[in-house]
Amino acid sequence: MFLDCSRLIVDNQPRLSNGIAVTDVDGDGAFELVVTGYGTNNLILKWDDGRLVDIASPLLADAAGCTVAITAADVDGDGREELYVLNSDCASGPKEMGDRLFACFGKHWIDLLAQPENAGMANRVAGRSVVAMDRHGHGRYGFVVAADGGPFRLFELSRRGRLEDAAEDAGIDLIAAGRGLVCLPFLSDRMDLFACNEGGPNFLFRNLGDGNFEEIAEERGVADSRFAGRAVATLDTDGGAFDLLVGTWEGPQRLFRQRSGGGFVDEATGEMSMPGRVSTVIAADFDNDGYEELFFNLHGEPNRLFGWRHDEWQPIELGDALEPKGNGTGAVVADIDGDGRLELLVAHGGGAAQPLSLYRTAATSNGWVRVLPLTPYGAPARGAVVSCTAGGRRQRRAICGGSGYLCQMEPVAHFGLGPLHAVEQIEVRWPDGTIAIIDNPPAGRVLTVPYPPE
Ligand SMILES: [Ca+2]
Ligand SMILES: [Ca+2]
Ligand SMILES: [Ca+2]
Ligand SMILES: [Ca+2]
Repeated sequence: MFLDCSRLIVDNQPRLSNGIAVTDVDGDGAFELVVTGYGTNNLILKWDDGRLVDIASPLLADAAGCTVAITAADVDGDGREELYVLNSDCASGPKEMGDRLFACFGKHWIDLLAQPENAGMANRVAGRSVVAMDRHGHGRYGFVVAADGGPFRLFELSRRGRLEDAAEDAGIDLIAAGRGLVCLPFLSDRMDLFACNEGGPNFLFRNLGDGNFEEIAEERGVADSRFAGRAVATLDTDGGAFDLLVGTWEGPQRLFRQRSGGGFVDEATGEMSMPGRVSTVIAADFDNDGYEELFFNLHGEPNRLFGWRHDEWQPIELGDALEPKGNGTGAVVADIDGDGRLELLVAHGGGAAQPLSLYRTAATSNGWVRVLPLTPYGAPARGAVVSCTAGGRRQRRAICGGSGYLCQMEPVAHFGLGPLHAVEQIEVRWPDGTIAIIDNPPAGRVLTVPYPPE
């Protein structure tokens, strides 16, 4: 499936990296790839004249940081995404190094957590993933931090412009060895939260509609207490509700399909469920055939790929992305070069420095359409759900607020159309329930969908 094109990354040295986020850092409308550095600089890779070039300023590069995850979302409603930078200088419990929350004013970035009014908000507990959550559906996001050895946190901006931790108020301040997170409306009409736990049961937080949550993992069948949950992605396998792809560290891999009653049942095939050191999972339509592939990024073992072929999940040859000795830590998809096919960027780390790797897929004649919904403030509407009907068949995607493990994909719904080159309808549903419908949109391009006017 994949062809190595890592040569397109300028000065691609061996490094310790963890998560990757995809967001527009420099405000030019195109997305950059933000790569964490552990004991080394963070990178902001910009697609420029056919190459990926690092444009990180010293502040954002934060060369002294021990960065595990970076996540973007518009916290203050100015249409620009802020960056939450999770540092962890230890594996669990109290840590020395605080986190950063970078916000851009004009061309000038500052760390909101370093401002005097936010002095009490420093995060001093180790953690892994961060995910964007708009729990009220009003277009302003908070950041959920999956702590390890302390309660989960939810950083939001108060009306007075100060950061506050709303985790207790929301009812998500549970203690775990937190790992991968996803946040999207998949149980209710608002953004719900699933959290992998490496040291006990996973959490499934259902949004009660008022920004408060109830934890229902056990009753819905996704607690999976015996295994070390690490990575999670969502996909809609059957045109019903969203399902959960969960990767574990040395345990069985899970494809939890959500049934009509709301319970989940594991439908991973024998080969798919094979134990392994899974770092990241991604569901994406790499070959634009209209069906998402499932990519498992493993640490120190060959990666795995499954595709929906002839009405069943089958292993697919990875090609160059097999990486039998890759110490995979994080991976993201984005259409970096704007040709309508997704690229895959893989980060490595966890004790052994390795360069980043970048993959493309071979050209096909398959059709595609890409949808970028915006919040009322004009930022990417992470957590919105996009449906695409083509040839009478409906596909659905959620705009990523954070997924895999430590990572955040591009905030675009990418649909392959197979042999079709026309779309009957696109539907966008925002996290407040607002719906926009676009009939017969053009295929083969990116459709930006603003929040509907009142
Ligand atoms: Ca940009
Ligand atoms: Ca903002
Ligand atoms: Ca596919
Ligand atoms: Ca591409």
